[in-house]
Amino acid sequence: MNAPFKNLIAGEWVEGNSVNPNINPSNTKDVVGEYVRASKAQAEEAIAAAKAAFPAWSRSTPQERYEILKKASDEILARKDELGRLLSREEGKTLAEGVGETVRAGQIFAFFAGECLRLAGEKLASVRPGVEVDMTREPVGVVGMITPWNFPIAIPSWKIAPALAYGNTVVIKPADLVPGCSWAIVDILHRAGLPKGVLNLVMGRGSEVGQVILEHKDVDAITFTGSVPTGRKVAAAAIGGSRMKKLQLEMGGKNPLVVLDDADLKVAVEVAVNGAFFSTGQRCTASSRLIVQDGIHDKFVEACVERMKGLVIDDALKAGTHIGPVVDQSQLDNDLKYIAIAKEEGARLAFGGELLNRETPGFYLQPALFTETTNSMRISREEVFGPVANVIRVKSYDEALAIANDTEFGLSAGICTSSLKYATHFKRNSEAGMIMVNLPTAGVDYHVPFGGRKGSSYGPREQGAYAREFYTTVKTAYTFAG
Ligand code: UN1
Repeated sequence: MNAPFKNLIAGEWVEGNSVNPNINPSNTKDVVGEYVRASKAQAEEAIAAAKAAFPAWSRSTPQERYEILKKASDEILARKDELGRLLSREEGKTLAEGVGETVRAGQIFAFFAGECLRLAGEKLASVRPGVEVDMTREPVGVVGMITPWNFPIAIPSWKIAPALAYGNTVVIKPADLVPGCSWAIVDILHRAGLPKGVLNLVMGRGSEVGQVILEHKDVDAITFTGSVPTGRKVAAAAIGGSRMKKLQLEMGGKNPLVVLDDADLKVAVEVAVNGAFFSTGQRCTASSRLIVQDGIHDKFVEACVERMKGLVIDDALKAGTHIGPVVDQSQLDNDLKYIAIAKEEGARLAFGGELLNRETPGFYLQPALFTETTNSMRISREEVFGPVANVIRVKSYDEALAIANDTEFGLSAGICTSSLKYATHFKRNSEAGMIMVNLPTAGVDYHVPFGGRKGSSYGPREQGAYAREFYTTVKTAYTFAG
């Protein structure tokens, strides 16, 4: 298809009402492609198409759904290098990360292809004589999806794949910054044979297209991944008035990584640097609070700084780059704002935090590590969403756990230790949805539940078989069999 890339509504590629140039953050002179923005009226047409397609799709056979999702998986995996490159070009994570995320998307479609065939119900004897009770799962209806820019292919995939597998129809609005990967996924599924209207793509701005999806009476469920402030607005719009939509929100994190005196120093440094700075720190699962025990603190900080000095921050598409640019100017401004705030609050900048010049104009930032910070500083409490982490020194495991839990977030939490006792205690007592022992807080498996507690998440988990909680609704049927 020739540029500009269009929206898919009711099985047709349609023009929008304006064009959005998709800019490469590694080289702002490079336009990845031109993507149309939908009008509000088009968002309404997409919802109507999804509603019209629902009765037939919800009754399609598991085999039909399996074949389409499997075909999509096969194509994504076959095109992993090309799609991974598109991802890295539009979002700025390294090519290895972009290809890795694309493979994950392919694996997600394969997993949910299998789930089409595995959706089971339950049958119980009733407490009344001669009565049987069946519990079955049915699709929810039209699912509206609003996806963020930081995982341009994985997040749309882990929302679209289960939605379709369980028989829902979809209207998706990807992040305006990175429409390319969602466009590619929708194109692949469309060609894989999805009936018209089952999956509709409306690219554009949240304030326009997103708002229509959130408020429309014919959208039955909303799944959103993004920031806490936007998540709160999404909840108000989706539930407010008489709307009461089913809702799933994945929002921010201020994820702790505890490093105890008995940790393997090499492992702890790799886990911390990967979790804090890879993917340019732009992960809701990033380790942003490094809570380090006294006895290992100085060695750990020194080794982290040495490791950071060896990181290559450059064009995401260049071989040898470890960390790509920040996604855009406004995110870069936000990162620099927090670096300034941390300094003002009295934190010590152990390394980094400077803007870097590279061959091409891009948003290059040296990852920043702060020490001598407390858990009450803003740098410890507010999500930066960039390559910025701070070290909090603690005396004991108990103090570390208390600080790890002292946050309004609860997505992911890690501990580096060689002690089974502390690892086990941490798994039991951490107030996060995902716990990592001697592993980075970011970078999760695709076949198990993903999600958090407290301010990080709302509603049922995403991914793995648990995704059915959001994408299906339970029906309890009673039969008097005589
Ligand atoms: C991961 O760490 O592997 O937006 C996934 C995010 C998360 C996904 C993280 N929803 O960063």
